[in-house]
Amino acid sequence: MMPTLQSETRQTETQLGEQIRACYHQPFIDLVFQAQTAHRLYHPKNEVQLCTLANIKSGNCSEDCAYCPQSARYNTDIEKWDLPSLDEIRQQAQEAKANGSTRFCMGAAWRTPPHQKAFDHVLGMVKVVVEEEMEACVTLGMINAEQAVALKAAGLTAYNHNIDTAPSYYPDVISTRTIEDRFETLKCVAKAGIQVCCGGILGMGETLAHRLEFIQTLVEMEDTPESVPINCLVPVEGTPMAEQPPVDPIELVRTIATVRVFMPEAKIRLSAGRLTMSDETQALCFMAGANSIFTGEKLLTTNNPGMNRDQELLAKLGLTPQAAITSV
Ligand code: SAM
Ligand code: DTB
Ligand code: SF4
Repeated sequence: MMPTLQSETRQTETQLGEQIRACYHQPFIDLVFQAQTAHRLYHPKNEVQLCTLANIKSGNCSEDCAYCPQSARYNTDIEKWDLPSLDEIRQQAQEAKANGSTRFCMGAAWRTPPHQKAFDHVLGMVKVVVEEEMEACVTLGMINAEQAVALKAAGLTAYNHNIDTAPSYYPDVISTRTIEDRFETLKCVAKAGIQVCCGGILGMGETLAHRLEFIQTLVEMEDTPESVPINCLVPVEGTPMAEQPPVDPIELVRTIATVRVFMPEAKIRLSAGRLTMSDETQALCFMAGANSIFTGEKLLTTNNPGMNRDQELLAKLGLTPQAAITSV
């Protein structure tokens, strides 16, 4: 009997799933070697892009993301504030650039931009970052096609919107939106010609099967992400995930390496969780294909290794910061 189109698609999906599983489980050294080999086909070796994060609206978020200290539903000890002035953003961007960052990422604790005035103010911030000759990235929650077009016109390089975990585990982490909502926004972003930055978090109680499904989902995305942030959960007191155990470093490296093999052109951003990682773990992540980090004392609300520690680490490893922006 002729296979139906649907069963063919399912077969291809299973085949890819099997390839990803086999890649992830191969001997560690083979995996890292394969990943670094793939890496060198598309990226300059020994180079890491430095990015700086700015929290442009902190806390009081209506969503219930179980990992997030900024959700209004959990009692966490964080500072809350609303949109800073354009001058303030210019100053932060200049400081970030002086410290070697080529990308300035602005994150807002929103389900979606709440009103036109706030959104217009963010457009102004994007323009400021572009004027400072840095890549501009924002993460504002859900946006529609019209908003994506406006962000593109303001000069935005990339929009960060994570799927965070496997589709089948998503409802265990977030109940106030679906992963399909995420895909809707990502579609608008890509259609407007903005780079898609999409990844997730390891260490939220997901199984290995969930993790492989998460990787496969990224690989199969219609609009392939230009960049993939891999966060390790930073457990924050007051959130439902406060007691999650740390991610096994070898599993982290296997995940990064597998993403590198199947998404050879993407920038892989080793994002949250570096503060508690050893130099050796980070070195292995770079060997496995990670080629970007967030620098500075703070991520959005949690701590991050400061510039001095990162400079020391990069020097020890002979890694150089990416010198200039690759796209504006
Ligand atoms: N509100 C917007 C949204 O959810 O898309 C943008 C900001 S949100 C804080 C951006 C990303 O930060 C989340 O998708 C998640 O991957 C990451 N994140 C938040 N809290 C985290 C934590 N405790 N540990 C690791 N990553 C975290
Ligand atoms: C991403 O994937 N990681 C960054 C960025 N995108 C916006 C944010 C990490 C936040 C970590 C928790 C915090 O500091 O609040
Ligand atoms: Fe809000 Fe984003 Fe945090 Fe979810 S991850 S609670 S949407 S700030």
